[in-house]
Amino acid sequence: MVKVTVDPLTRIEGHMRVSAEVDSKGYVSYAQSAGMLFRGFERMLQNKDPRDASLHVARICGVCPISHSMTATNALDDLYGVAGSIPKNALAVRNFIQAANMIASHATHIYILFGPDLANPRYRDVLTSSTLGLGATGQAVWGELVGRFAPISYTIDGKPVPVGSSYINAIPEKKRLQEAIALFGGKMPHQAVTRAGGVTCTPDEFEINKAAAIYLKVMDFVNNYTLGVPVDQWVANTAGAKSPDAAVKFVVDHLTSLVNKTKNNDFSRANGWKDVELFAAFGSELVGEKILGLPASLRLDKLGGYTNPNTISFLSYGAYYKSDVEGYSPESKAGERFLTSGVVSGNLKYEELDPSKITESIQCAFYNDPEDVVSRHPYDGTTVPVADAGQIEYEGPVESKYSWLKAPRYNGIPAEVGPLARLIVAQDPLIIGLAQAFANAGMSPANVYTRMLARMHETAILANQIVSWLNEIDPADRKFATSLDFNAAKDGKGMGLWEAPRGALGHWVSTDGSGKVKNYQAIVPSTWNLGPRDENGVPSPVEQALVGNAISGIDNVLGADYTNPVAIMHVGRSYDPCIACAIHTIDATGKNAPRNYEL
Ligand code: NFE
Repeated sequence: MVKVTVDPLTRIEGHMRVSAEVDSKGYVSYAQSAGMLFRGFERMLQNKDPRDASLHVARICGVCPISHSMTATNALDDLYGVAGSIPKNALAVRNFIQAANMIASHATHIYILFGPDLANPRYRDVLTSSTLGLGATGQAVWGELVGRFAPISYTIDGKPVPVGSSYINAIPEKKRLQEAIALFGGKMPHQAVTRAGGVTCTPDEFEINKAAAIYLKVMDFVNNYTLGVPVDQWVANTAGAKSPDAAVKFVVDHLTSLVNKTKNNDFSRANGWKDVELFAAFGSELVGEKILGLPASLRLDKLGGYTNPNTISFLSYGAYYKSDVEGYSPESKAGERFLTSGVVSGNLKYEELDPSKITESIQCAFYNDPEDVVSRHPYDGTTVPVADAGQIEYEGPVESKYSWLKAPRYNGIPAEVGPLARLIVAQDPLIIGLAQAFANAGMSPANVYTRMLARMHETAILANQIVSWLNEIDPADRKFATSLDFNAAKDGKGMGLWEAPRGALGHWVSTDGSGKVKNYQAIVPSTWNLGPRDENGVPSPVEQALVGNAISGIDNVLGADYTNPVAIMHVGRSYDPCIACAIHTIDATGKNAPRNYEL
């Protein structure tokens, strides 16, 4: 048995340690995920005016600040009892800035954080090796991967390899999207306009038209680099397909036509192989080798799956208001949002969301509870860091505290959240079709491939929809907020259920008799995905998903390379981790920061 620890896991947000125990055949037999920084935003909000929350919580994270302020705003809409009367214009503005942030966040993950994994030198070794015997096809696929996704320029066999074309060209698009958000939000990150009762901006024609112009410019990148089908056609034939089979058939037919016209291993963009096509065909053994008959794949569908459907579910709180009507319901019941809420079991059975079933366990998290309660609903949640987190190196399998993340559970079971979970819950035909295809093949419906493809697909769905939200903002109607009755926030409660790029995001606030915050709790997506074990010893989604993987990917065909644990990096990053969000002030001592934290 070999212990492999990646600390920190890079190209994520925040400080995360992943440790794995690998058997003699090179397969992971045990895994532990640990968040290594403590923050404590919830404590900062105590005794404050609740209205401060929507500004303060944005600072939890610069990647998804819109989601945090929006979720706090939802909780405050609920606290002040005004959710049912938020003006349509405010809902449309909120939807627009949220979607723009989600597209920017997904693009950042796809191209800047995960993309470089596809240019890992391990793939050159495998795709060009005589062991696999892929010959010119292997060379050509590697050439496309490194040519598009390499994050740095370097030299291979004496030849210079420039920075990947997709990687370098994606970066300005994020800046553009940030500008579009700032047009409405005043600034970005940490926009300042989503407040209880509505929004505090009142956009005019100029701002709306400028946002539309930025959108069109971003779509140039999408059309040139990302997707070889116009976004509206892609969405109509996948998300809008009559059945899961029809959606999968559309994608398979599209890829098959590309394969059929590809001669001399010309997998270039000019020949129709945009980034989504390249990933969709070559990322998966099931799709690439078994369905399309291609000779090579990265077999990402064999990484990051779950083996026990009883210890995993997929959760979404539902995202994006129906903004053609005034108001929304804070409970987010089934069908009330553009992407609906719900919970889907590991066996792909849907049930309606019941927020009372959400808990957080501190069995394995560096927190104490004033009453020694291990697991609490967030309305009653506590955030009391242990004074000395002690040893922060990997100590092997333990049932005691090893992470600054708590362990959220739904009905006692860990839940994966994020684009894949959102689209499984929303019963998106393409994602359900793919999930069923993997299940029928005896594989886990959730894996590195489906997580990444769902993120790309959701980006297309939002890129197609965001224009409608922009068009719904009516500059002639100056109603962007409703008034608040401050007495409503005395001895009150509010729940904000929303979706961040990385998945389900909930904030719970309660107030005392003077209207000040008594308790504030945030449960964020990365806490769901990357938390520790609970009081029953059940591992988090990522801890489950790491077990059983070939440590070097591609079935360890060239043996196990413990210095380049491709599986840990792919699986960890497939969740798009954000530890800053998940733990919500790190001091200046770096790695030892969690120790001896002063309250
Ligand atoms: Ni810091 Fe966040 C998102 C939230 S964490 S990025 O998306 O909430 O998972």
